[in-house]
Amino acid sequence: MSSALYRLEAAEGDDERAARMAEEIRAGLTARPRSLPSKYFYDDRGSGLFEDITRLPEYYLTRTEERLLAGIAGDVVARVRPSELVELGSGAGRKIRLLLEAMDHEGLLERCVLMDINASFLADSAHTLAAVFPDLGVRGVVGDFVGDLDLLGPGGNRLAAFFASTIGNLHPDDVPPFLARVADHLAPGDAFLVGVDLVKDVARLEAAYNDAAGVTAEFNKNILRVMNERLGADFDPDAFEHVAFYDPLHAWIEMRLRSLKLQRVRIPAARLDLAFEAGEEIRTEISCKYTYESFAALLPGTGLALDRWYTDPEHLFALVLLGRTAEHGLSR
Ligand code: AVJ
Repeated sequence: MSSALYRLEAAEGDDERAARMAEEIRAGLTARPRSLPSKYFYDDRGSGLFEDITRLPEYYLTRTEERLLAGIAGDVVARVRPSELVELGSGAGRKIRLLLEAMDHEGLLERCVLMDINASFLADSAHTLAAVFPDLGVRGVVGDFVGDLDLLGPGGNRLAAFFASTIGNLHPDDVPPFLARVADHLAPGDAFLVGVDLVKDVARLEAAYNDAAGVTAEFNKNILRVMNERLGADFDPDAFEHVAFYDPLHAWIEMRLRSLKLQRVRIPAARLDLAFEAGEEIRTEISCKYTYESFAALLPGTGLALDRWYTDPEHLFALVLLGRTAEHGLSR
């Protein structure tokens, strides 16, 4: 290891984490329709597969967001003038560099906090950032952006960022309370920059989740391997097929795994012995698509107000700059 300095913390101990996971999996797989929480895609293999997805020709999201961010990072930093950058769900952490460079350029840069569910990707990102920005205080927090925000502590001169349209994985009903909890960790004048995938032509949306090379199918099935490794389950990933389609009523892409045959699956750590009919499905992800209007409608009462809506020339993707208002959010 080099001399780069960063600090890593975890929201929970291993036992606690395992118990919580078993409970969540049990609840999801015994409910109808069956579901699995999409955060469990991201073990090392799944995080790597997602990285591969970001480079697919059909997956316009990442490259559109990165190009857009490159064009607006300076404007965002000039408006907010933050000394601390917080990134939720940081993954491999390339976009954050554009904001840190803009902060550095203005002489504002002091601290950065990365929060991600995958400890090894987080350690890599924290290490790289600490090496690139030697004077930067880097904190890595292994945690879940829904449940573990309290680890961030109080705001003040803080810009929080949530890229990649990961907010789309939340059910729209859960977005206002989530935004209010983020607002609780910001001081008036602080801001939250959110990447949002936009409603568009259905063929384009569906192609992004049904790539020709089959990487998304592998990514989807990987959640079953995660169940096998972490809960001792005996899923046969090849006995399920990848399904992804746009639901226009909810304005979301839904991913499912469909059982190819009648089969039995045991998940010892979750005390489950399941029977799947041929054709029976497990929902593994929703990925909500927004318009300016549908996103703006989620904001009232959250303590966050829309300052800026940045979008690319084709209106594929938006970066939304939300400002912390003086009003108190609805989170409690
Ligand atoms: C990183 C969660 C935003 O929903 O587009 C990619 C994950 N799923 N292909 C998305 C994903 C299928 C991605 N997010």
